[in-house]
Amino acid sequence: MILFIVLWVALSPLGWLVTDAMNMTGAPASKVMEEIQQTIQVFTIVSMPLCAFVLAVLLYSLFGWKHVQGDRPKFESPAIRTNRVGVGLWVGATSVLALFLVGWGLVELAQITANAYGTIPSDEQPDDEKPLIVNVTGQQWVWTFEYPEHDRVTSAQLYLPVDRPVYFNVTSKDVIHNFWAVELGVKIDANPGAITQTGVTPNKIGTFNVRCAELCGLHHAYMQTKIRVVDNDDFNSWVREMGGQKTS
Ligand SMILES: [Cu+2]
Repeated sequence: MILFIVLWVALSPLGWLVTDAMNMTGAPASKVMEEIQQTIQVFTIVSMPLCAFVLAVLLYSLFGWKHVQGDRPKFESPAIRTNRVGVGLWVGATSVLALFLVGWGLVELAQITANAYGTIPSDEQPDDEKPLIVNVTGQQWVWTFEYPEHDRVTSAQLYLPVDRPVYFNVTSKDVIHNFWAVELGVKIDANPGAITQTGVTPNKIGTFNVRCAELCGLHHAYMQTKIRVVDNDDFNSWVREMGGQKTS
């Protein structure tokens, strides 16, 4: 029990530090990613007592029971499976933790869905609040981004205006890829012959990463590009530079 409590106290800040260090990559760049990071942190912290308990039993078994006399350990205590209090605590505590995580997961899933798609369907939104549409196409081994509302400008880099909702229509020209906008917390399959949809609102100006997250052939590891989240004026001048008209 002492070993368990020591490990729990020692591991919890360590787990928090490790998950917190993920912020150093530039994330979160959207509310969705903030929720995802918070969820990773909560799951890590909540699993720490179990991790500490398993480690404590492991270490105790390794070092506390190493002396054997004949075919029996030198210090033998009663079997835990007949200990009602022990079994009750174990089953009770792990059930409470697991149920908490199920609850947390469901609430977060709803939250992330609302942040990705908005709370109002896109065709019912007022014109000045309509999301920017970007058609994303994966093929071995590049990404192409098309802006249908801006004279179908196409780009190999994903330019996005900050604080404006974006909808992605994602597809593939050949095999299954996966469109992963890392710091934005977007990850969705790109399937040939089908369109998958998701959305996000980038809330941080900067340069972020797109990667392919589905093994898709020889150069899968190099199927990546940059996301440039810029302010609205910079976005409009980029669109004009690319030959598209300013529509918003
Ligand atoms: Cu790919």
